[in-house]
Amino acid sequence: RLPRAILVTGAAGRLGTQVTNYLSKALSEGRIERLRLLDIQEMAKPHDRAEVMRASLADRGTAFAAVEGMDAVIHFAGISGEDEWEKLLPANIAACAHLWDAAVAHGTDRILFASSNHAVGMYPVSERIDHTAPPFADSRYGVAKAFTEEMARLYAHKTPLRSFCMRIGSSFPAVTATRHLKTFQSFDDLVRLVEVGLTADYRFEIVYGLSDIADGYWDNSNAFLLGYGPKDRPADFVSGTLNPHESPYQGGSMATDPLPGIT
Ligand code: 15L
Repeated sequence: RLPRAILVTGAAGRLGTQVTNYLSKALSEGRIERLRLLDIQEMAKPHDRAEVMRASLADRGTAFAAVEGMDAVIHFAGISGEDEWEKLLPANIAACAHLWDAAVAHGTDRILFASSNHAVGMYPVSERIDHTAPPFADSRYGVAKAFTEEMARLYAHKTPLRSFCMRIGSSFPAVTATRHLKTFQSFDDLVRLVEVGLTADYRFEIVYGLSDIADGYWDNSNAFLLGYGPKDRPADFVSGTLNPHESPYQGGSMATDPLPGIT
């Protein structure tokens, strides 16, 4: 059973759009009662009964207004790659701090967090890790994801707010790189994982956002235990010649790229 009122942040983004489409259908079918969509960008065609907010969570007041009356939050907003601290601090760190505080203050039941494989991207490709692997970030972007995972864990212990952290691999329409054979999550499988996060019983969980890949870097048995059943295989999504993967790290080129903006 889905939570009654749901907020999606980053609803206009690549992944936010997928989840928003799924929840818009649920709204039409009466399986949820309220859907609030937040983004700093304009949304293409939101459901006519969705509550749309065009605002930034870097502003604390916005975060508190956004979660008011919401039972669950799906947090996709933020910068989706490596950047300078000047941009990552407000968008990926302050925004999360505001959102988790706001959710506690308003009695929100749970937050589903779009974490990333880059929180653990510095593990070597020869290693297979599971949900117990401590962060080993490959970038500032990954450090920001690890920060939020750890904050979510703390709040799950000290407050009633539960969190479901999805270390998403490579969620794109197609498989375009060799690395994706180990890291791909189809949009449909992402939605399946979100559904588990919205309905399962837990306090704090880390899962991998991964399609049906048995020989990848990540042992996703924790997600399976909670009810996740991915249906897609990367081989069915291959498009064109694959870009080679030469990085010795699971995070790929993000792990070997230098830190930007240090002069
Ligand atoms: C991510 O976290 C990024 O948001 C995405 O753009 C890809 O780089 C992805 O990870 C990946 O590792 O393929």
